[in-house]
Amino acid sequence: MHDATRLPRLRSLFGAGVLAALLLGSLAPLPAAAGDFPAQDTRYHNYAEMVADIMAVEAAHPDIVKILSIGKSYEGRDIWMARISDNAAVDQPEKPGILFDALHHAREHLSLEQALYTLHMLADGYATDPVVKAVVDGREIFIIFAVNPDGAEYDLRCTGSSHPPYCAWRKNRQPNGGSRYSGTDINRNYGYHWACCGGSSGNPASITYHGRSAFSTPEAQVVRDFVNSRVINGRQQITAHVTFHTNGQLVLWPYGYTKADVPYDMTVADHRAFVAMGKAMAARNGYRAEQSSDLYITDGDEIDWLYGVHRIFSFTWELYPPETATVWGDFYPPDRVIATQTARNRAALLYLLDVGGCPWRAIGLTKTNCGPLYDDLEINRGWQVNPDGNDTATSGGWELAKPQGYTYDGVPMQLGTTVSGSKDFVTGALYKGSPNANDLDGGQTTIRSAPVTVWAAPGDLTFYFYLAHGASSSRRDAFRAFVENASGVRTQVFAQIWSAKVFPARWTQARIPMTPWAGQTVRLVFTATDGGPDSLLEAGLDDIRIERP
Ligand code: 0X9
Ligand code: ZN
Repeated sequence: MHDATRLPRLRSLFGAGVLAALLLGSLAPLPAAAGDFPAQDTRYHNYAEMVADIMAVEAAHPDIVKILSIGKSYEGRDIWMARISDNAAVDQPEKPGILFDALHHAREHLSLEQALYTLHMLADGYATDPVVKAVVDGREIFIIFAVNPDGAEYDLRCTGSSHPPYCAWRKNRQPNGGSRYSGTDINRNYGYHWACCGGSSGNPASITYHGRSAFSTPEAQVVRDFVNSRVINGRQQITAHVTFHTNGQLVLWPYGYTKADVPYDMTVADHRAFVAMGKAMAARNGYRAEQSSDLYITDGDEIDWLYGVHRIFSFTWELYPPETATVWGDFYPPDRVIATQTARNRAALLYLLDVGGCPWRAIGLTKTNCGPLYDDLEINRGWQVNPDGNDTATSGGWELAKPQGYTYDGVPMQLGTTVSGSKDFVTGALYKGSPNANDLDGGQTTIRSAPVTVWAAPGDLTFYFYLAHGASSSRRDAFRAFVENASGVRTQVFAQIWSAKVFPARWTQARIPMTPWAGQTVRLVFTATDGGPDSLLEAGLDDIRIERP
């Protein structure tokens, strides 16, 4: 029973031993009768009914809805996704991507109904509702309807259950070799701080079993591979996401693995945007907004991975009903509530579809953070070190890392603090015991960005940098910025050259007009050079932007 404490909201449910055994997965597999909802719940969709519904929507709106299988579940069911946009036949990765998914947890059938509602809201409303049309035209919207189809089907054929035909199944249907208990909690199987923090179980009998390794479930792999495939030119296309679960009427933001509000792997700006968006959605659907870990600690859950690895503004919605003591009913609200309890989320969905295109809009940072480039350097968005293969630096070259600060004769040479988050580009991140041990030596180190398309009426290029050096530095030492055009021609747009004295590290913002590259696809190039004689030299770079005009 100790595992039930991982889900405090469910604890009241586990008074009865029989029910606890059911929920812990000890039911032997039953003959696979065609799973269907009982007479009082026929408006819920089982797998076949879901497939029929989404195919019918595609047939009715082929211009804006494309149905795709993105992979298969453990038992071989297709995991279906809708791609919705103004020309759905064609992939449009240049538009912000908004992702929804549902049914990680088998018994949370209302979550699938919310996904189907979202599909219908967009497809059926496109022709008549200008708000719907605007988000469909301006976004590429992805809906993964059932991450765990095997579990959901299994949940409908537990005729031995004390609440037939449901068995309150949660996990997937993957056997656990050596154990009589089946199933992994897919929402503990994602590979970010997996199994780190007591927010999951290593016991296959547990309803929160995290699997034998991160991404050991085919279903989490399918979501992972799809999201990874949306990294295009180094940039994650998907900007915002909601995973539908039940229940509790909550809007939850990351992280689940830690109680810290802004840990090392979240920026202050991102946290502020999460809170603002979370509250804005909750104001629209009457839910409560809070950090995931305020509810309870989880590790390996989907939204921690989506934000931690991909910096997607990712939320969990716990749908109807609110938390109550009668927990059995909480997973199986009667089908008459489906229409109202999914429609109540309309305004919150439309908010996410709109503001989720640039989440920092929620905190008024549209101009700085919503241009064609905003890179806080917390993850690698396609930067190459030594892109030409002719760098001459012998040590202390550019690294995207958490920097170790140090001073020389009391003067800061390398900053241990960044402009945002915990990482920057820095020449040799580690101190290695003495000032000259890991500074830039021997020549030039170069980094080059992924391609970025400058707008026709462009805003400025801005970045924060420093170049610090000791007294023996020479005028051959420098930090430089270049813009490289599509033909590979580089134009120097900024240089900080040596000055004839000790120079301290201090974050300084540079600002460069981008009008010469209006409408062009360019790359940014930054170099730091120790031109000799050997001297103490360090450079840093953070928060690179091409702003809105
Ligand atoms: O435990 C879960 O996976 C989610 N709740 S549910 O009742 N649908 O199982 C919550 C996931 C969000 N993360 C945290 N609350 N830490
Ligand atoms: Zn759930």
